[in-house]
Amino acid sequence: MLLEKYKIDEHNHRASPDHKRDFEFVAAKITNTKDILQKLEDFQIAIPSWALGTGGTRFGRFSGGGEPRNLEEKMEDVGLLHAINKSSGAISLHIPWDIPKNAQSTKALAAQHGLRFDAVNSNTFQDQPDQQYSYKFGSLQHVDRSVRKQAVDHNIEVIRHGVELGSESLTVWLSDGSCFPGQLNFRKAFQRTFEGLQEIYAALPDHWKMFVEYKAFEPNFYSMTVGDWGQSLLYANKLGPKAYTLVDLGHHLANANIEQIVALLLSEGKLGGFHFNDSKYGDDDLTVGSINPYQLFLIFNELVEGMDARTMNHASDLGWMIDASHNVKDPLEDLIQSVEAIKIAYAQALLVDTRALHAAQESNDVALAQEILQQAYRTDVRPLVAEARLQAGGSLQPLQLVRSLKVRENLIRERGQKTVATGL
Ligand code: PSV
Ligand code: MN
Repeated sequence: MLLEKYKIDEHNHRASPDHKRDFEFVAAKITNTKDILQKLEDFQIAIPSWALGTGGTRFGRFSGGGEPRNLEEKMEDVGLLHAINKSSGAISLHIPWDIPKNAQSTKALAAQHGLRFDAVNSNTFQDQPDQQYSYKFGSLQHVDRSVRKQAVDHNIEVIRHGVELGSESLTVWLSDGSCFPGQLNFRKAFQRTFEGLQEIYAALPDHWKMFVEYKAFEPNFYSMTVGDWGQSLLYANKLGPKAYTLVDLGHHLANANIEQIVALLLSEGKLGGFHFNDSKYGDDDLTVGSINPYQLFLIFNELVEGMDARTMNHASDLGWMIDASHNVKDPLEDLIQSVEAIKIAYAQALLVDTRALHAAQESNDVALAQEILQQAYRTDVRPLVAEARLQAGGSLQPLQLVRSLKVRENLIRERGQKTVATGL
């Protein structure tokens, strides 16, 4: 479904008086509004190609209808999202779920929608129908050299697809590990995995980055061969300057201090990118900011402080992506909410009085330090985020717009009720 710009303008026109009043109220208290709006406008969050369909659990999947049936329709959906929020100008492909049949035409279609290709993702956690060896007992860690070689070759093929599309990074997430004590020799598993990663690393183009994503558990429940940021950092450090750690918010044990992990990875120059989602218990893949928005703010506070300390570009020096699943919500609406939550946390972090916070920290003024953080967190920055969207040509009220235009109904009419997007 293509969205004519005048429909966004009409909707904005109706919402404008209320927005103007709210924006002026918050802007009156901020000195660097222009700078903040520019940063918000520049900050783009990639959408993974597997997030446009309905998600499921191992107990079932309840399709909402009108799901994209192929890569072109997935790009159309991300394009629609980007036209509305002007913040989703990139798509991240999972291979082999979304192999472009013709790279040139896929690139041309992306350009039409104003999209670029973010990291490409390999998949050695599932067996594909035409695959020679099984990943049942792991991929890069596998005891059998042929399985390891198949996994390495797959990753190199993913890089090749990425090169054709203009991607500049590869995300490797391995489900390797073990379900029972004694199943695996940890040392050998680590060494084999490292050797496989080395071969993949050697195939990276010069300007590419490799993200090593870690996960505490699932699908393996006793050990994961890249189970935490320590293991990921170990691999990344041993591999070399193009390798980085990728933080997926849902991949930690309960109550982990993710903001501290982020701060340390950043100061080591080894934080590569982010997968955003939210969770209550494990890797729940819920809408960003739906469960713990304060944690998200604290993470962004460390990101902004740490990136500024290294004079990094907030928008382009790290990879930003949503990695969530939509079991009971319309995927497009859910993504709109996730992007909005990310922008809100980012805007709040930009409001932190860093100088005052540093001074409070250096003088052990604990109460003041908390006050400074919460002053920013409790500011209603939604009008700033909306204004940045408006200035970029997007919608003041993305969710309301999608509903008033009956986007899902239109997609069901175009694509049908019973369509299934590739993914998990
Ligand atoms: C694994 O749980 C993960 O977070 C990895 O990023 C995968 O590539 C993605 O989910 C999709 O399954
Ligand atoms: Mn992830």
